[in-house]
Amino acid sequence: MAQSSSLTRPKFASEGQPYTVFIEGNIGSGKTTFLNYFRKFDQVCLQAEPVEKWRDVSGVNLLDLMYKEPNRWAMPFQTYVTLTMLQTHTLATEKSIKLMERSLFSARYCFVENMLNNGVLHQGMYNVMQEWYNFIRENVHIQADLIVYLRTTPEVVYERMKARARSEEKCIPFEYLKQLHELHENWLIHGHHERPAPVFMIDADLPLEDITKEYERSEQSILSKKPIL
Ligand code: D5M
Repeated sequence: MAQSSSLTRPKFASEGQPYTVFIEGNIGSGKTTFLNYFRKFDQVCLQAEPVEKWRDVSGVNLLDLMYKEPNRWAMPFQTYVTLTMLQTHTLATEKSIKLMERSLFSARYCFVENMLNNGVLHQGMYNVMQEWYNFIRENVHIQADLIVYLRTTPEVVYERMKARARSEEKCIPFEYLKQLHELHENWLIHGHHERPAPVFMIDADLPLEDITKEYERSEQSILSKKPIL
């Protein structure tokens, strides 16, 4: 039987995505609170980070395994993050604005980079992840219009992380948050890696009462789709 003569590679169907904003920041920077603030707007689709999927992969808590035995579980964890983030990036919505908690970009430029630096990911594993990211970048349309960077200091997020006491995160030392902070800064402030959209910065060290004013400022930027940076 004759084979199809067409060798063109199909693009994944995710065109037609709305104006898309990534909410980026360290662990404990207030991403969930920020997303919740936008719940009141009808035109906004909120996409939380798929943490609950990571905690229950058909009964297996991959997030917990990744923290407890990083050398063994970092790689499977990152491949699952890639899949679930891709699902979120390409999810269709009728709404005109999509707010996403984190993105494939922060997984790549902050977490995976950190795991290589710490020796948790072997160079070979890291290289495989890079091939995945490059393939996705070249073949999948990832809508990116704005990045909201909830900028914090490691000292503040360390206290918040301890206060929220997520069981998997009990073993996270201050040093880990410091490293992640530096990697966010390198990516979003110093431009060491590709920034797929303009960056809108918020001082997320502010206590909840004061940060509402900052949210209002970003609300105007996001809803008008014309950020004043
Ligand atoms: O992040 C939820 C939890 O998931 C937190 O412990 C950090 C972890 N996380 C998120 N993305 C990654 C990647 N790509 N690698 C390793 N760990 C990750 P939160 O900041 O609370 O929303």
